[in-house]
Amino acid sequence: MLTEENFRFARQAGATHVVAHLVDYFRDGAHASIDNQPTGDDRGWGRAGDPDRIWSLEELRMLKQAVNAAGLELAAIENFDPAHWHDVLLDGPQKAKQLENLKEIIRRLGATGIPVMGYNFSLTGVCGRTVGPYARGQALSVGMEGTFDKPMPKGMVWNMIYDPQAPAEPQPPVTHEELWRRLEEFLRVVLPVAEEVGVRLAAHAEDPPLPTMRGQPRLIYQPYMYRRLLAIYPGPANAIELCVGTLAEMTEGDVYEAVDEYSRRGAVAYVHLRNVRGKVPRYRETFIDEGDVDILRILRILKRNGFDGVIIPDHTPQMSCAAPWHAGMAHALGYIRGLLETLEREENQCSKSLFP
Ligand SMILES: [Mn+2]
Repeated sequence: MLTEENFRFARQAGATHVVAHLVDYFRDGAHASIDNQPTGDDRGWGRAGDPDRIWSLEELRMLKQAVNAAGLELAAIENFDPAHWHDVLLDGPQKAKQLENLKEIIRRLGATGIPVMGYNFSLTGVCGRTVGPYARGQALSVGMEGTFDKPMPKGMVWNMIYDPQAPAEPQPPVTHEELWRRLEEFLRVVLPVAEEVGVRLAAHAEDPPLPTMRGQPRLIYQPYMYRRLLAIYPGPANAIELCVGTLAEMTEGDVYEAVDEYSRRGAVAYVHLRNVRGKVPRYRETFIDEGDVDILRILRILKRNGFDGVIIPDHTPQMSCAAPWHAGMAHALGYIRGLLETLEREENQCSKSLFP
């Protein structure tokens, strides 16, 4: 989808920045469609990429040039390919080599001038969701109808297959503390490099935010758990990819308090702004202007706390037309722009009445 036409589409919808995904979630998958969020089945989305080929400086530069040519800035790359870090997540034999991969990717982002690398430190990844006419007007969307406990098979991580030859048996479970230990090792190795080259690493929470899925622990599934991640390595390079929808799906805490706390600390690298109805294990993604979250209130909190990073729609329901993905995105972008303009006008009126 990283095409000139789509960059122009984004600019036309009012976007100023792009967050690019370089992982092909649908590779060799049974559910390939650019108009769908990947959901997959118990075999995941698709196959991970080429383990021996990390993103080159050349392709990052070409991407940035193409984004800039459309009048946009490249704000971040989102998600590592499971092929490049499966043994970092699983603590496998190629961990040391793959940590070098990740350091090199971050150096290349720094050399290209891409300021943020979004990642999701998750064993089972975004799994267990269903698709249905869940949003307004029966728009197709994703949600969860209950827990998903079918054990994760070997050869799979992050809901993608990295080893198709792996024996058909479950990956043995580990504890939550072991998963935190792996995160800590990853951060301690990679963050000094990120700091050196001026790149922020931004952590997405578990989506869906449940304590376990497929027999494996999940890392950040309540808002307060981000505190522990930030405490591992203080500094601006250790940051959050703050997903409002995922925070709203969590069973504890309060989405507004969480946005306030982490944006006030300056820990938010960028924001996923979407709406949702319900909480795990039963929730549905909605259009941005329906659902449980007061989006204007979220934007007011971010503005009050001086957040100056990028806000993206994350994903949206599909609209019934020839371009379901584009229509959904255009709607969300237009709505966000409208709210931002409302906030700007309020501020101007406020300063006018204070200083007539
Ligand atoms: Mn998200």
